[in-house]
Amino acid sequence: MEVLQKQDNEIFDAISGEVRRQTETLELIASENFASRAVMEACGSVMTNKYAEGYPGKRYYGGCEYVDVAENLARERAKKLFGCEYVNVQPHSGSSANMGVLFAVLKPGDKIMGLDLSHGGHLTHGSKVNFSGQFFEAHTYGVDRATGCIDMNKIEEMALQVRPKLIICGASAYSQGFDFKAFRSVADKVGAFLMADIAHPAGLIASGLLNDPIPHCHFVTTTTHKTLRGPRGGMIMMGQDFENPLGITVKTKSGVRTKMMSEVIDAEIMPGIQGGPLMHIIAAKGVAFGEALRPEFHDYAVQVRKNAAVMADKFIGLDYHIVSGGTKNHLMLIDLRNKDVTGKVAENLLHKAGITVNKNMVPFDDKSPFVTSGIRIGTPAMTTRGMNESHAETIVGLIDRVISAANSDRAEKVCVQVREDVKAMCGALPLNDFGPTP
Ligand code: DSN
Repeated sequence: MEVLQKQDNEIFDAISGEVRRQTETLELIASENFASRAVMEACGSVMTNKYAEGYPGKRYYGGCEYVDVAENLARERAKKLFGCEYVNVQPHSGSSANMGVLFAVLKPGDKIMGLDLSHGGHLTHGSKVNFSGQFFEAHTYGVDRATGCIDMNKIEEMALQVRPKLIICGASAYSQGFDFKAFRSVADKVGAFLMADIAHPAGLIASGLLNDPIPHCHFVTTTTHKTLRGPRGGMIMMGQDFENPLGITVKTKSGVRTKMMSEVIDAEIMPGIQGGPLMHIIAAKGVAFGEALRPEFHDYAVQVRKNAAVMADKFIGLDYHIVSGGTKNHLMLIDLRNKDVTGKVAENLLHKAGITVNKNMVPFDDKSPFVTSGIRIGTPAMTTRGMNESHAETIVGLIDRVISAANSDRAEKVCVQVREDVKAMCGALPLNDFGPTP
């Protein structure tokens, strides 16, 4: 980045600091990953200069012949990767993807059901501080107090009572799989649309390691940067397109016809909620989907899961309480109440030790979102770095050293010691040009 360094030293310094941070510390935030050099080159390409409102072949701007190629490649690769008939790769983020679907199929005040934020759901699944809870009448469901798992009988009971127009399944901090078929059966009973938000486990789903939402859900949304290891962005998919049942029509030369749902969603993303698509990011999505179609990505996804399973088992062996009793995906939520440590304290001390996690509410938490009783840990980034089950065990040992010392006067000293171990561990597995070597 010689040009940047010469022209803008302040931003260059900030980026250099971030490079150092990512290189020398252990990244365990469940929603983060290291995109490949190829993905980052596409992100940093001249496609950032191009306006391309509209869709390939139907743009509001001239000069779109090359960005059309990139968007078509991204779309075709995503369809192959997830086995879906329709995809829109333009949402700037997972939140935009969810907003696109909600605004496309609902009217203000319509009822929705989604997993509560404090039980592992996402802001856009009906939180009162988000558009999803402000424009719509949101009813949130939780996990079972005893098992920490979603209980489909309770979901059905609630759906029959609420009679929502849309049910959202998917989570940001839930370590079990989703029974999409059972959710669809509930949605059909009450005449609701079903949307799965697979932002977190998308890479595992694409690799066939978790239940597939595509055959069961009307809409599937995702981000592209978590387990999918692409650039930061969002996407909407439909297993099969269908005539929209909302009465939305379009005039044709011969009269009027009902719009297909794909047309409704496309129109909601642009011009409904977005203007110009980020063509450099769409190109990078195409690169990432190409990578995810390779056999090495499947091996990666298998290892992500193995590392998480080993970590959860080891934590349980050290008397940590994993919400829902374990993990079937890439993350785990640890309830630290029996250790007498808050999520905030744990996050801060681990940060000092060179281990990055996030504090996280646990179900039925009595602490605020700024304090919390838990931390969330994920394995996508450490696995991209080349870490395996043996590293996973070592990492749990390091985290336990920090948490066990949290309430003692040795805390700071332990953090310094663990930081040295983390540095050595990361130094032994340098990031190759940031991200996986193809
Ligand atoms: N903020 C993301 C996460 O960390 O899970 C979800 O979008």
